[in-house]
Amino acid sequence: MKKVTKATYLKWYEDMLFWRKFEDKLAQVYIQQKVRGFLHLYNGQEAILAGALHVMDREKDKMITAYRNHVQPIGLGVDPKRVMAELYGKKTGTSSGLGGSMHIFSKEHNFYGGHGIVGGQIPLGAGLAFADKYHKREAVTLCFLGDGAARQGSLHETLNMAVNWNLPVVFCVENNGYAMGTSVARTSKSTDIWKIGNAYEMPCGPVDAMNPTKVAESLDEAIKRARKGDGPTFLELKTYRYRGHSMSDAQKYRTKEEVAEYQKIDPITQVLDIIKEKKYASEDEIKEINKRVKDKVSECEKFADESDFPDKSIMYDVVYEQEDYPFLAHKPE
Ligand SMILES: Cc1ncc(C[n+]2csc(CCOP(=O)(O)OP(=O)(O)O)c2C)c(N)n1
Ligand SMILES: [Mg+2]
Repeated sequence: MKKVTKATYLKWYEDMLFWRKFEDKLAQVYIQQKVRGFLHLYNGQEAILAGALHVMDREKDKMITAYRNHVQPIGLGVDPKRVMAELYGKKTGTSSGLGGSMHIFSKEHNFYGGHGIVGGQIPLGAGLAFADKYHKREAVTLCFLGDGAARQGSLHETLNMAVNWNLPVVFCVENNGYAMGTSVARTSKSTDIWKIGNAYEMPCGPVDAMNPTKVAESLDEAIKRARKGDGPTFLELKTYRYRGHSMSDAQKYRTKEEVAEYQKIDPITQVLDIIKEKKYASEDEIKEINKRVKDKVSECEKFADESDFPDKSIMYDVVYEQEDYPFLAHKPE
């Protein structure tokens, strides 16, 4: 695996802090009703993305996930200003404001969404891997899904095909403990989700996903296996989400003490502790990073605030036209 160095730790700290603060800002502007509808935040789960980006081949490997999808495209290089504008429904957004929070997408950056149907991205992820194998592109797809999605039927059909056809895909279950308000223990006899892989004779295992190095190590092994032509891997990335499922969530299904326990092993704090312990940055340098992050978030907010909403006529550019469809009678000039 590519070495985890001082530069890696500093990058991880700045990236993860930016993703966290970017989403904290989203929560704030949501209350101001600048962002509407659903808003599922990734706070707590950042080590997964940091670890994955360290080992994937950014030129060709692909990522697909569910609706908790604001920071992955940013990590892959999409302009965060455009991601924030998309959430505002502005025309400068990644999908001209028509996709919204759950549907960030950027093919140029190998980010394939952004899917609101729980488990919907699982067969699509295998499909991406199938296309790469068919075209001999030696690319690997990282297919992320939640613990709740792991209980969908689509998972079982997909795992069977993926292993049978030796597809270059890594199934990464982000087990954050809950599917909306339902804990894993309430829906599963076995809470070791990774063991599902055994039923398909697929390499599988659990990962401490509050630690980006641990994530990188396990994904590196899985990606190498897939790239060699040895097929898929099924990983359970053990993580935690600090915020509610979406924005209106009274969180009666868990205690404040439970959240606090996980905050003790927060991925950003873990990385910052190493930076301090190994003297990778002085207090002043850390303050500089923090300021850079704050300014970057403000720039995103300003950009989204100042962008225009799309013109209503845009809706006719993004649907299939059918000549006898009565709605078209009202098509504006
Ligand atoms: C097919 C389908 N069923 C139900 C829902 C409603 N729903 C939205 S999110 C969610 C929970 C999914 O939890 P999990 O897979 O653990 O992902 P997390 O939200 O924890 O990231 C449910 C049931 C949906 N969007 N799609
Ligand atoms: Mg979950």
